[in-house]
Amino acid sequence: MALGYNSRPILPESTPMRATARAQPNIALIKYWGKRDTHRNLPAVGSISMTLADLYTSMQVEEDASLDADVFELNGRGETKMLTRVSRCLDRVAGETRPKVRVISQCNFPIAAGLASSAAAFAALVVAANAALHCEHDDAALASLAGRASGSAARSLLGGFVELENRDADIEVRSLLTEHEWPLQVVVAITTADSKPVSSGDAMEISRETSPFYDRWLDQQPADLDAARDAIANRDFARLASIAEHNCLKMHSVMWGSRPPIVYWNSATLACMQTIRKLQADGVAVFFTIDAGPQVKAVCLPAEAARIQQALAATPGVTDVMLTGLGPGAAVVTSQ
Ligand code: 2P0
Repeated sequence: MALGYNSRPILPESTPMRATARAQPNIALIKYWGKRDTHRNLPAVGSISMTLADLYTSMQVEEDASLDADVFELNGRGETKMLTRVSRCLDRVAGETRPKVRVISQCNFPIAAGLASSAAAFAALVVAANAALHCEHDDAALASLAGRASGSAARSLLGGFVELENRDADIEVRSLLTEHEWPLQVVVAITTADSKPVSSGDAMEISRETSPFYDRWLDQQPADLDAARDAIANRDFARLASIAEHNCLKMHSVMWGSRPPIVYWNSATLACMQTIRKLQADGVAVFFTIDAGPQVKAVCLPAEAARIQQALAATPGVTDVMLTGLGPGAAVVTSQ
């Protein structure tokens, strides 16, 4: 696992403890939807994802003895909505008697809009806090701590293709292929920058309690995981495309069948799916996946990326498109 920094530097006692980590969001090919333990935030199913390269969140964690409470700043502005979640995550990493810290975050893509901003944020946060506060958690513990804050965050600790295994007592993440072993690309079509109307965590609970399809979803997940794992091991794009689209539409069917219904899509989401269907009919190797939001991610072979980017940019309702390859896991970028 490429988490990098874990050792304790030799510093004068007055030197502030500070570290910055960077993490990329991941997009799920086989989705996590549903929790079996809300207290420990343990997922009800395993999942498989790809970590992206060019979307990122950086987190600087700095001890500040003058503070009475933690401070969290996001893209240059004080942010109170996420502060409790950030502080709880820090308590789990460094203990409740830890010093108060100033956390400064930069994110280069829309937040809470179905682009896994919380995955990148909490992966970067646990890695930065571990280094800044000299906690010396190993990689498995960091994955578990990230997952406690946000289930999908555990997957952003690793790069490339990542499986999150749902064990009896905890979660475990492992690399299936690195970003270099199968360098797929992803075109992200943004259909709105608005925040999602209901958080993933709340929506998962609504699905568990009310969707008639929820139990079937849980039953079928192991077979979908097997198929995707096998497709990735063999770099079989057509097989991965088929199982990933199926798993995505099944997850959204669970949501649509919930009461109240959970519909994250808008008309541009559907228009993007039609654009991708047309490209597929023309023989282009591409498939879509959609998470808890209205954005569409088109996964493709590198040779097809420019054509797909152009087609999605011309799709009605698309406000922006971003092209990214696959990237590495969370890592410390500076520390002292
Ligand atoms: C995933 N999603 O596998 C699925 C697909 C959204 C749809 O994981 O409640 O922010 O913080 O554990 O990780 C988004 O949910 O949820 C998510 P919590 P998280 O990527």
